[in-house]
Amino acid sequence: MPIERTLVIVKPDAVRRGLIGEIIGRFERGQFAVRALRMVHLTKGEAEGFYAVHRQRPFFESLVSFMVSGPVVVMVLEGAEAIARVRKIMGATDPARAEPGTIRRDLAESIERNAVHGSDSPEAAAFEISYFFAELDAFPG
Ligand code: 3AN
Repeated sequence: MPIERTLVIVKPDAVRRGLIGEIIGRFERGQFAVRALRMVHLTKGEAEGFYAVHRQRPFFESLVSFMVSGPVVVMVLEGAEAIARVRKIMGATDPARAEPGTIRRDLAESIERNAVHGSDSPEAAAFEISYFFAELDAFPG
């Protein structure tokens, strides 16, 4: 199984509700290593740039204002098949449709305020990791 890196964000709803530790703990128990981590309060421009692929979607403006509504915790997780496995631990975008035991089913409030983000492809992971942790490119190992 390939070792991959992926970008995870603990979103403002989860930070506000004191769920940073709970969410990171679930990933650590899932055999992921935290390779980089930082708390940031995104600017509107940073959130728009991060979600640029969703620019044409009807929920884009609302998503951006939610993502700048409070601090978030961004991190790089590393582990076997990290991209797919992180998304499995997160659960489906809509918490009501997410499997029991997933982060979103257990902890998220709505399809927008869904507690956590995880890269959805190797291309997205490369873009998202460099968006927040450009310095990691110099230390790939
Ligand atoms: P995921 O986060 O599961 O990869 P995406 O990439 O389709 O889901 O959507 C990115 C983010 O946009 C979601 N995490 C969620 O916050 C928001 N979002 C997605 N679909 C909707 C929707 N129908 N209404 C409101 N917000 C949405």
